[in-house]
Amino acid sequence: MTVALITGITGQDGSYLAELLLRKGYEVHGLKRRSSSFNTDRIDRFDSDLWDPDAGFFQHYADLADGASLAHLLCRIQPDEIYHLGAQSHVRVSFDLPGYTTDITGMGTVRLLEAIRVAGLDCRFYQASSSEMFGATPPPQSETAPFHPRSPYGCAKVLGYWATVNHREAWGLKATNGILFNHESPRRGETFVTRKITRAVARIEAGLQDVLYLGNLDAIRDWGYAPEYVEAMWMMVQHPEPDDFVIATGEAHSVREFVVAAFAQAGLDWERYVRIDPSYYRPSEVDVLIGDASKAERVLGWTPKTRFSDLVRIMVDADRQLLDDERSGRLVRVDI
Ligand code: NDP
Ligand code: GDR
Repeated sequence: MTVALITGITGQDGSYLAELLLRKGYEVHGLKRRSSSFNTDRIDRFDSDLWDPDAGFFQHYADLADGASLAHLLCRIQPDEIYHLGAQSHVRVSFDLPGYTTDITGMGTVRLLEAIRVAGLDCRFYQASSSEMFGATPPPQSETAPFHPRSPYGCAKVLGYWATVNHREAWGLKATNGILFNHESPRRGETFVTRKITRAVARIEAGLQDVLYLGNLDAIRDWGYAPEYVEAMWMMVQHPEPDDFVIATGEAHSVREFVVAAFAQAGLDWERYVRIDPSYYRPSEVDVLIGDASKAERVLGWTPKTRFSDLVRIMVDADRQLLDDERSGRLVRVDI
């Protein structure tokens, strides 16, 4: 049985990836951090068959701030594959917490890579790199586009990217960077713009919210569907030659277009509800990200399936359903 460790298992991608690997018959270990409130909602929603003790799913406390906790975990688990998804991942927040973001998102990757070396593991390593590393570089952005990050988060991811490349070159680690463009889903954190919008649409439609405050509506992003992007992570790790890959749809839309499409889904006139709050503006913005994923298609055979309009529909429908479930008390929380 292949043994995988996922950092960031409680996040959007970690939860989808854990499900994917369990379905493939992996033994899956997830690193979760201590929190004073529940932070395992997304993995509590696993299908019931994945709860079977024989399914091989284990959770462990550790933290990217604590190198010793990472080393202990690796020595105990001896993973064949490590998917490093844990990070302070919010770009706007990274301007308020530059030191913390650099420590967790950047140095956390260095700590994990060093823990692999200390533990003497012969494993495959996946680094969750980001299109935010391209920042101000004009589109389309491919693996050869230069980095010009525009936030502390982007800078921290550049550190993680190069630390991963360096461990590959210096120590022969089978390490791969997935440079993923924005990907969304019903499990997207509520403070990222797509989910903030689709959640608001469901609440406005239900009469629970009057106004949606947003920042820059002109930013252009390349939004894909998260379950397909975790499949790409797995495909990258299986590739015999560790390498770096852009994963994107190549389809570009503005935040305004996302707003229009999401409100239209509920038959609402967005201009009645959306207000601009400059506090959501970023000190330096990333204006346009449009990925060129032709290398992933050529080498891995990966292509995106879900297009923009489908993504908006999936997310609005899921938020309507979630609201219904919450209001009727159908959602039960499972403690683990
Ligand atoms: P999320 O923000 O949903 O999840 C981040 C995860 O990291 C959570 O499990 C979080 O735990 C965990 N984490 C945060 N701080 C620590 C810490 N100190 N120690 C251990 N774990 C920690 O991110 P996504 O799932 O959206 O993204 C996954 C990865 O991919 C991230 O690294 C992100 O930066 C990167 N990425 C994401 C893209 C996207 O569009 N989604 C695009 C490109 C890259 P907790 O639940 O307790 O907060
Ligand atoms: P991003 O995602 O910064 O691209 O990072 P986010 O959804 O936060 O912002 C996308 C764009 O929308 C604009 N925007 C707003 N953003 C938020 N969060 N809230 C608002 O109210 C709002 N109004 C407008 C932003 O200015 C921005 O231009 C995500 C994260 O998942 C990163 O971890 C990941 O690396 C990148 O995607 C690729």
